[in-house]
Amino acid sequence: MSNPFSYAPALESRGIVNLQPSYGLFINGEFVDGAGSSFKTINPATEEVLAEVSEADAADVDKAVKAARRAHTRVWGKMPGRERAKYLYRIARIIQERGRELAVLETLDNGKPIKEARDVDVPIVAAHFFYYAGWADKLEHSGFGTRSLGVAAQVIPWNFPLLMLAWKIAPALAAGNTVVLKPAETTPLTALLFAEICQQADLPAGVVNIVTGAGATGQALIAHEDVDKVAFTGSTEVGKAIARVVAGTEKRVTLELGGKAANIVFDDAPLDQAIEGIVNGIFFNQGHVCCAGSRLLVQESVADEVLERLKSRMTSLRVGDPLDKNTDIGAINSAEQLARIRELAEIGETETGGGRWSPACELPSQGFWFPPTVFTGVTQAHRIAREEIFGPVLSVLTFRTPTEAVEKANNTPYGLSAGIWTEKGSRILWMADQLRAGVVWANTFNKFDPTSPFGGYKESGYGREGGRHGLEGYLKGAE
Ligand code: TAP
Repeated sequence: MSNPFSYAPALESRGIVNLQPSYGLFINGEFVDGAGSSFKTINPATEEVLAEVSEADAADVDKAVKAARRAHTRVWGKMPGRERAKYLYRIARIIQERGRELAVLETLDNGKPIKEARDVDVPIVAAHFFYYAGWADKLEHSGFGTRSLGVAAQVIPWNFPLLMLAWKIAPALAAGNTVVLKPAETTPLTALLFAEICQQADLPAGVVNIVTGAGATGQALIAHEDVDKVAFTGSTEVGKAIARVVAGTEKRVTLELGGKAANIVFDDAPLDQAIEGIVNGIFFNQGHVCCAGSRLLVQESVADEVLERLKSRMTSLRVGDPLDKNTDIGAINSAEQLARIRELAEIGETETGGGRWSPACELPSQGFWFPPTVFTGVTQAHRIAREEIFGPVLSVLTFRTPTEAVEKANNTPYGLSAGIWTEKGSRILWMADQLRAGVVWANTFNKFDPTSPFGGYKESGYGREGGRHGLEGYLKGAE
């Protein structure tokens, strides 16, 4: 990366992305200036400013909710499912057609490696719209009924900006709801490009509204009295605050919150695959993944071998320029998140008495970076084993028996996901039953599919997104 600051202009000149100096809010089918102030969104790999974005205040949020209400009452809520499906299919196809542009913009704004944005995020986003398009005219066979709730307020985080948008918007629209969505402050650009795609698809005005801004914008949105449904993905702390705000109202709520997943490796596991699964589990998307396999539980008899192989594999991970197709680990999304990861890693170093290890790698001088890191000598009481780090940091613990593995895996306030690596099918079934995790992967990790429900137990939230279950949260009488 000779000149890290030359990204955006170079990409623009090649016609890959069309960055505007400033962006307004998307309300009632149009881009409009917000009444409030604006904020800058930056490229975390270079710290270069990508664009100035409007910050929606309560009055803007009110306009967006009113537009969504009108669109629901007059058009979308009355439209036959087969007609809604046509729009969703059209959106899905445009996402595919503009996939390269979406992937590059996501990488610029988020810092994730382009190979992930291109091969994982964008294809799954398109798949979600295709999948829910298929449901729109078949709701009567879902067993949930066909009556939409009305206006959905949707607030999403920065780790998968476009994918979280798809998880929220596709089922809501398929079920006949209209939406007002707030993307995270550090990653608003692909949501605004999605708004442009809605225009291109001739989606009726007001069906999708995007209000950009910080936490206060999200707060105004979820507290708005004319919202029927709140769908939130983000931290457990903010999720709890949201649950308090909507308590005692008629709003329906789904919360997708944090995680501290156990990735459990037994001594009969196919180790080559398991090592890849461990690496993917914690280093995919820089570990900015709610279901990341951030606790490796490895059976004592193979612990030394697994650790040795893991370290060897980690030395070949390429950290750096997210737009380089060979990059495995991109930039940390923000200075704030980097500070949080650094703080917990320092705590871990003290807790484990120096059990921290990273491969030698040169990090770029500009931007926000953290090397892939593994901690040994971790106990269950350590903060690095209990708290979500949301970065490329793995805590390694050991176990002797399957029962001990289950106890340790479940010893967390979270319950979003888990992974099991073993040759024994019976053990997989037994473990899946014992683990208090919404998703359990067997001999794989971080696999996502629009047909599969996703969601948590305990402090990981409630409600499911994806699959047939993902529609429940958007239909009357379905919960
Ligand atoms: P949060 O700080 O909770 O932010 C999530 C979203 O909520 C952002 O759009 C944020 O705006 C907004 N927000 C902040 N305060 C708010 C309030 N009081 N009322 C309404 N909205 C508010 O989380 P994050 O740091 O962006 O994301 C990381 C967390 O998300 C992790 O804990 C991770 O596990 C979780 N996560 C969970 C899942 C699932 S599916 N379970 C998926 C991805 C991420 P600003 O960004 O502008 O502050």
